[in-house]
Amino acid sequence: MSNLKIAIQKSGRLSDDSIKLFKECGIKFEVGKSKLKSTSRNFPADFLFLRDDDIPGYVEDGVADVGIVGENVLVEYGKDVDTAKALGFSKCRLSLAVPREVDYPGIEYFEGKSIATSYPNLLKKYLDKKGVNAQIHIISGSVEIAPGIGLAEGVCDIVSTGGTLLSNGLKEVEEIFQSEALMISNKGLSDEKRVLLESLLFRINAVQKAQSHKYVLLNAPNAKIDDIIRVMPGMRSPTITPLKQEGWSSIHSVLKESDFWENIETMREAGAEGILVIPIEKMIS
Ligand code: PRT
Ligand code: ZN
Repeated sequence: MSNLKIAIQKSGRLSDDSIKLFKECGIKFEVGKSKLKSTSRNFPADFLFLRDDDIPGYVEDGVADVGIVGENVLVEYGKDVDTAKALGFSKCRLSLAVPREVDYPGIEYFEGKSIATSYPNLLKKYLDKKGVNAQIHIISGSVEIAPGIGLAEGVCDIVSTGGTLLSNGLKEVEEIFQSEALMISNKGLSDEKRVLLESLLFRINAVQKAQSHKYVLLNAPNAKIDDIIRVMPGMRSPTITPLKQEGWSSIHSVLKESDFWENIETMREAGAEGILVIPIEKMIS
């Protein structure tokens, strides 16, 4: 049986979270500074450590079967691959920015102006959609310094906190694309490889689901159980066990973290006590 070849970024903003994801899925492999390839000890996978820009092309060509890459890079390079899953990390946006002192009127500001970027395709598509003609200067790094050195009047760059723009005297004026890390896969995977990808996605789903849920335990007077379980339905239904103290029960259930605080208030108002909230490591429903 041949191993699933998985391309991940060698070092950079995607690598730590990519490695963490596979570790949380129980897939063990060595990571070393000088390593270009590593075979997992307990899952039929070979990991290839690459520059993020090369990952979409390698997955398209089948050098790798799957890969993790930013949506910004995938769309910029326009490679023909499948998106297997959005992974929710390395979130960022691609934005247009101008010097802070510019009194920005709207996108028409860029008509006839020059813009420095490492994302010419995404930028061109956006400007065309808006009917704006601008000169695009392609530069591969430190885009944010372009206006300061007179190379361009604006920039189109990746922003996450906004700190880089701020410290270079720039302000964000248009958000043109939102991105997160994606798992991509080759379009012509063999049946055998597809089975491996499915089993990998099954594990990733279990990890992601666990991260978005909490296990909640609490004590409640028996008369209030119905009020409380209305807001904590659980996976199938909550578990209710009697306490030694007459008239009280312990309720156990699983809650989505996003609903959590609102529901905790309702439970407290209904008489819940001793509420414990516990992280879940894996969740398979
Ligand atoms: O060496 P290699 O080619 O593999 O890596 P790289 O240097 O090209 O990419 P890397 O590691 O910087 O980013 C990999 C991916 O992470 C990107 O393609 C995005 O999908 C995602 N990502 C998330 C980011 C950022 N956040 C980010 N903040 N990529 C880049 N930045 C840079 C941005 O270019 C700017 O210089 O960080 C600066 C802005 O950050 P803030 O926080 O100051 O706004
Ligand atoms: Zn890169």
